[in-house]
Amino acid sequence: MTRPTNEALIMIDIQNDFCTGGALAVEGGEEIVQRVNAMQDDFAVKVLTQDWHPQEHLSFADNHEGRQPYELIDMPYGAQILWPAHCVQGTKGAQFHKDLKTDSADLVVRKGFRSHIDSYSAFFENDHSTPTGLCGYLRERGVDTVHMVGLATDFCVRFSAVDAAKHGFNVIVHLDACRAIDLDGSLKAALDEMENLGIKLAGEMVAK
Ligand code: VGL
Ligand code: ZN
Repeated sequence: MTRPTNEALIMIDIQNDFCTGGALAVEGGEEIVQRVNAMQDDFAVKVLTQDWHPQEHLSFADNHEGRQPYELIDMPYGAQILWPAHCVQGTKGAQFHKDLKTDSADLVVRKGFRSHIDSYSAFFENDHSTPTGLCGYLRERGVDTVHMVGLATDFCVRFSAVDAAKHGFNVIVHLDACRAIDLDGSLKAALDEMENLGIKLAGEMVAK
């Protein structure tokens, strides 16, 4: 362990459905696993997040008559991208990648388990007000700095990093241990927003 105990490693959604062959595959998603495993040795505080949707989740295009994946719809909390069904609770796709070290994690945060609201961020659901509890957990453990890795750079990593920064954490996103979906310029938007909020972008981004 080389990092002080006020620093946490947050490993976002490194699950089968976001890796090659998965329902919402992020190109090269599995390539980050060895890097993330190596980083774990440095940290005293390690948190995994797990996208964890019921089959009837309203972020799934299948649950909206006549709608296709990647279309936008209006939800009470704002615009929502419709996704292919993914990370359904209890399925293989929702499991962590088989090579990801999970035994040494302190906490697994599940998110997106309410059928009427999506949750990209590890801290708040997409209404930006329903908390997951992670903020309080980290504060009680004396964490003030979070290092983020995982999938996808431009969705769950981005929203998690932004919420962490807005709640006063120092945030470092390790781009070499992230991969992006990149839908309609979402990767550039994510990088711009994170930089504007003072989030540190570390590591070389692997271009798609
Ligand atoms: C994610 C889209 C839908 C992610 C999760 O982990 O980035 N993206 N659900
Ligand atoms: Zn999801």
